[in-house]
Amino acid sequence: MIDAKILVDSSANLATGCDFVSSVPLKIITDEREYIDDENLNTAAMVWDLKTYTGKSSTACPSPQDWLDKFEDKPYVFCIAITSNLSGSCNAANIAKADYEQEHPDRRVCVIDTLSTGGEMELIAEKIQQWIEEDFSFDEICEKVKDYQQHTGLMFMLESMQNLANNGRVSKIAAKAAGILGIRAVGRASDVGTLEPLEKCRGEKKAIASLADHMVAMGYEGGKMRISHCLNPAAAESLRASILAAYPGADITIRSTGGLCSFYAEKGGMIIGFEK
Ligand code: X90
Repeated sequence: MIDAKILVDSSANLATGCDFVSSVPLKIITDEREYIDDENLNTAAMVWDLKTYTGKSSTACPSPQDWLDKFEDKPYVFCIAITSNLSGSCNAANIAKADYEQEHPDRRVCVIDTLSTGGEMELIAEKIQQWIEEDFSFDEICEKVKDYQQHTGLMFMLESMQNLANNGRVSKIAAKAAGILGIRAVGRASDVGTLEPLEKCRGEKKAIASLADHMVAMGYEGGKMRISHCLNPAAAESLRASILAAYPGADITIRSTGGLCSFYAEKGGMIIGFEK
């Protein structure tokens, strides 16, 4: 078994509750304070703070040094990063890789641009851990990840896209519908790792049905599903129940979004990584 470290940035929502990865924090920044998205962050308190905060807020990706600090002198490191089309996290990981491999020519780092976030990153982390335990080599795992990424997808349901629009991660036009009371924006991560809105649903029930339909249309066949939600356990449970009704054996887990995804998905939002 190779002696490897699996790292994710904190957009994977794995700062807590996952023992085989280490999480590299992003930051959420307002004029008043800075929230570090690590295991000490009270995410719910942050979401409520931000709901009443009227000033500017933004986020910042990890620096190359933030990634390097978690490499822990391991001979092999996997860095699983949020889509490079929305964040500099992947770029920072690539700089960390270059430094580390130059300093230690016998060590190897694999940086994965997931073109996604949340639960899709969680699926990739779980697979890498599985392949390490199954004794695959570092090079084999790097190759296999590329193939696995073709068989995973990400969908989202959002009540508000205000923070995404304010920070230039979606167009103001795309964000508009999600601002209307009762409307849920349903969409997916596009092939190039950007937000692709698919539907505007009136009410959560319709949105959840739409999510399930789209996932099946995209090729979901009862494989793994990794749901994260921002203060909306009911929606997550309801999606799980509807998937289990069609695929009783499906391996579906639910967790809370961490700081970064809570900031962008906002209260009520849900992000779903799935195998297809
Ligand atoms: O570097 C930074 O400051 C982080 C910027 C991240 C921006 C986007 C985060 C999106 C989080 C929203 C729903 C899922 C969208 C998936 C798109 C690939 C969650």
